[in-house]
Amino acid sequence: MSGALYRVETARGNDEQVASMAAEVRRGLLATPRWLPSKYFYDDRGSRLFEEITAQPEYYLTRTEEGLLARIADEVVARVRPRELLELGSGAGRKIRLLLAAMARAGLLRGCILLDINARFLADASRALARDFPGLAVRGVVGDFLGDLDLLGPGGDRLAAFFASTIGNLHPDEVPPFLARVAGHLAPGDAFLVGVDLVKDVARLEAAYNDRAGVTAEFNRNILRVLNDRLGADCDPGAFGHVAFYDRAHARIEMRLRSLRLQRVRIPAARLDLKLEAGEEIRTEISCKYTRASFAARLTGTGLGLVHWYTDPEHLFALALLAPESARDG
Ligand code: SAH
Ligand code: AVI
Repeated sequence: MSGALYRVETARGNDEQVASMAAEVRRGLLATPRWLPSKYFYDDRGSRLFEEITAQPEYYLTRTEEGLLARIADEVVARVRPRELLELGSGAGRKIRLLLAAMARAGLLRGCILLDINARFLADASRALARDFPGLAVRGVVGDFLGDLDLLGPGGDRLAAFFASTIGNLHPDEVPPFLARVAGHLAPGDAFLVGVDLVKDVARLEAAYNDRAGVTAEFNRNILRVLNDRLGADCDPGAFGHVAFYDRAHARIEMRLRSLRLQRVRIPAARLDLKLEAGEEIRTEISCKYTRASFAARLTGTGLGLVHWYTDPEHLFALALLAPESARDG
């Protein structure tokens, strides 16, 4: 038997990553209100905590999406007939296996590209997929799905996937340009499968981001540890409380860190020396919830059209199958 086929490449060197992180953190923390980019949750500890969140009883998103994907994978593969699967923000790379297995059943499976900001999770997921799908050529790209898509190369026989409702972590204004950039890496006949968390009962939404075991709170505070590790900051995670609530007007969960006392935070690499008042908050994430109509409205002008909207029986979560406009059916 031949050895497992996988390789991992990195979009940017460490110095460049630290410099751009320092600039983003400086801009966010000097803004009113203060905020931090949510991609900085995901060092190894943060990615492990996210995996733990997905197993919490309140966090319906992952199991609902997985169940839905298991049900529709063969149909999606039959519609698109892809030979290459591309996952943006692949994390542990579990859900993608459902599509890879469907492609293998259809005799189509050739290659797979994973892109994620976390190098270790990316390498582990790439190795595991290459091991478990013999003959599959796996390419891992450590990068940012907002800035590094050009590394992916042109489309053709490609099904791209963006699970978990990670699209909800983008501001709605960022969604159309992001989708247009993805469309630039798809050829006619290719498709993009996007996981979308749906607007629903507020209590259910808020419970998902305030699990009783406190895992989401720990995930939220982890961004402070990442500032300490990467930018030499002196944040005390214990001095911040977890806040997560649903903002109906914007149809989004907002996560914040609330300063529990008057404190000073120094972040040398970002040239910051901040005084935080007791009760002052830093926004760490938005998680936008959509309806079919509000999501479809984000597609205008992107070059992608909605081919099919799949949802679970409770209408908790949707998988939107998008395709380059010229290749849309009917
Ligand atoms: N696809 C997996 C993981 C979702 S969690 C699942 O469905 O369970 C979100 C993933 O996106 C994490 O692995 C995180 O590291 C990655 N991520 C977040 N922001 C990113 C960015 N800007 N660029 C690349 N990856 C990012
Ligand atoms: C990755 N993303 C879709 C998750 C979400 O639900 O917005 C991240 C997360 N934040 C808190 N819990 C999970």
